[in-house]
Amino acid sequence: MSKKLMHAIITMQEQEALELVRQLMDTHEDPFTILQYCTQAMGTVGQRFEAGDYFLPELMMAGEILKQISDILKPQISAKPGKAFTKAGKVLIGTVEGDIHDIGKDIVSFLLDVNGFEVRDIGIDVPPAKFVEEIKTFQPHVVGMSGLLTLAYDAMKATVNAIERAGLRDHLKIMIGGGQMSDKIRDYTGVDAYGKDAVAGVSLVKTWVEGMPQ
Ligand code: B12
Repeated sequence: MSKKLMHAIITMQEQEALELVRQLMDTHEDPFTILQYCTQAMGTVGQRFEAGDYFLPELMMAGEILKQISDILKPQISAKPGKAFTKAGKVLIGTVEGDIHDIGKDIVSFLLDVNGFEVRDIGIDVPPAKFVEEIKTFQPHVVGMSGLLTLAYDAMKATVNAIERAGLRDHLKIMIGGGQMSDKIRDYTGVDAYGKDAVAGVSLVKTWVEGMPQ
């Protein structure tokens, strides 16, 4: 059924994809596993776009399907036992300047929220100055930057530099994530960690917040 789901997403069969997700949930498939199938399918959509077989409308359609799938999966994820984390921690998250991809970021925000963290999601295409301004008012323990474009590397680096110039870097941890990110980009941008998916992001925040004064 997972192959069918991936095929339905790749070929933009919206209703079929949503129905298969519901069926997988009826068989008690782990919502994170379903999400992995979807992310894999999105990778294929991206490759087809790159190869010139798909165009912007297909990217948009695939994005729309995935948003609906996340909405179906969210109640399942929040209902999962053993996820609650009691120690309060604040996380500021946004997609960096020049980048408007938000499906992955929204999943990370949601998962942090259901794990008991106070999350402020400042949206997409967020300039460095806006991150700095929000850090001053919200005073998060952790900043999460999302980006799916290669041009996000420099936007992330610029954001870290702006945070440093504002004298705020020592007080927080910064993590990055999103399709093209990696440990190499972690080093390039000067952040503390790269999280390969939403679950990794939550683990990072948990580890950091445990060790921080409240
Ligand atoms: C859907 C999509 C779109 C949709 C986005 C809709 C939306 N609301 O987000 C639309 C149509 C708007 C779009 C636009 C564009 N896109 Co686009 N898009 C995609 C696509 C197919 C899927 C992205 C996605 O949602 N993936 C699924 C989610 C769940 O995965 P994810 O974001 O990686 O998130 C997971 C993890 O990475 C992680 N994570 C994410 N953020 C964070 C943050 C933190 C802190 C942590 C810890 C973890 C974390 O957790 C998530 C869940 O586990 C990708 C292909 C791909 N392989 O990703 C191309 C892709 C990203 N797009 C691409 C391009 C080129 C564009 C456009 C420039 C196209 C154009 N010519 O206009 C524009 C860019 C506009 C802009 N300025 O940003 C390229 C980027 C290439 C590059 N090297 O830069 C890709 C890779 C396609 C390709 N192979 O060519 N796109």
